[in-house]
Amino acid sequence: MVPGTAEGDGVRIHAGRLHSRLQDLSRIGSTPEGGVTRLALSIEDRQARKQVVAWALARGFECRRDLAGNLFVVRAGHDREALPVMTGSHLDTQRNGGNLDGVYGVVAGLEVLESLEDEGASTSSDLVLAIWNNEEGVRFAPVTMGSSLWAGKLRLADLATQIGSDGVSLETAIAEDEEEVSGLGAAAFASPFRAYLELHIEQGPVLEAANLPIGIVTGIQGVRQFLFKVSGEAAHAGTTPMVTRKDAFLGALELHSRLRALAIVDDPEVRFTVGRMSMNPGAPNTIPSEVAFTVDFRCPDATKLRERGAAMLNAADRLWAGCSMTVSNLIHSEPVSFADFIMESVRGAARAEGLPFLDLPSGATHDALNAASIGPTGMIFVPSRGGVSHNPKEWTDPEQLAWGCQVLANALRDLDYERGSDGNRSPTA
Ligand code: HGY
Ligand code: MN
Ligand code: MN
Repeated sequence: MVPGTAEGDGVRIHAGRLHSRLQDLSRIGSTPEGGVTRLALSIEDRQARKQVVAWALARGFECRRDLAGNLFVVRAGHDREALPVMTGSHLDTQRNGGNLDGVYGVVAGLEVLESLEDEGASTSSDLVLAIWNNEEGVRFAPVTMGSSLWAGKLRLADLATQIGSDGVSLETAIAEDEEEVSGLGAAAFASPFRAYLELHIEQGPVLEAANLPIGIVTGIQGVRQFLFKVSGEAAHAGTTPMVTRKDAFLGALELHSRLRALAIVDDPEVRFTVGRMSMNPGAPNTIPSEVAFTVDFRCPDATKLRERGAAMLNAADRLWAGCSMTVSNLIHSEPVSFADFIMESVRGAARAEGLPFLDLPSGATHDALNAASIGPTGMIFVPSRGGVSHNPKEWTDPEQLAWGCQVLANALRDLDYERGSDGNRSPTA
């Protein structure tokens, strides 16, 4: 059977509609390098959100928003009391990021809802597509902010006054979005669900190297993000002797090499990244008084994540090149494993299309990490060319994108069935 063309009883997705919508959205915030910049709740992100809501409303789906700016598209099942089956991802992107990270899962999720509608197929549960706010954590910190707030891992009261990278507060940005993407119903945080299944590009090299089109994601490694601030003393670059300086940049360099050593030790599987740095007052002829930098620390081992993160936080207890240091813990998400019955459902969905697959963990973090703290969760990956992501070169073959969407459709319908405690299906009434 040619993958992706099975004429089974399952609902068939429309690859043409999937691709044309991905192209429509890639034009919102497009960059000269062929990437896209749609920072959370920016004009571009709001435009993309508005477009997806318009597509959803045009099909008669209900659209809701929660206080964190997460959007929910609902296709009603015949048993409105049953726990919903959810899918979802994000529309916000990195600066000059790729055209598929997040948006693929949103457009594919909508494609599944529309294909069900096209065929008049009924489901027992409501089918809900979540569009998580600020997954990337670029304009506002931290990463996966919207789904962390929804899952109760973070509190909106603690973040609302945060000033974003463009000087606008989070609460202002959310209010602007409520004005522009208006008329939506309200949605509660942490509403329980039967299953949450997210489709995403792998953003790594594994599936391409194995020459396999579908990844059954087994879980997501843990992630911690910190903001370190080193404070020295501004002084004249020409008159101040080297030995009397309190040079915040020098302090930051010493601190950075110490933090790397604490985090990595000898682990090839640990990830340690400084992605953002600021320096004040930022004049070539003034010794910097303050240097701030982020640390993104990831590890599949919860104990190492906890212990090494704590050691990094303790680095605040000494001076660094004569400078003091403060640190804030932006997020601490422990590693998660996905639900066996959802992984099995995805395997069955891929087999129904004649598509081979591979089990693999996720190196990147996703909103599914937060959904997993509320209920049974899973993810599907499709290959990333060269394993490249967070880069305009991000690419997945259109045929593979369509196959991933069809597997999502098959699996979501399968997950719509009631299941016993053993995870096996019982026919829906
Ligand atoms: O940071 C991540 O792993 C995700 O791509 N935002
Ligand atoms: Mn993503
Ligand atoms: Mn990303």
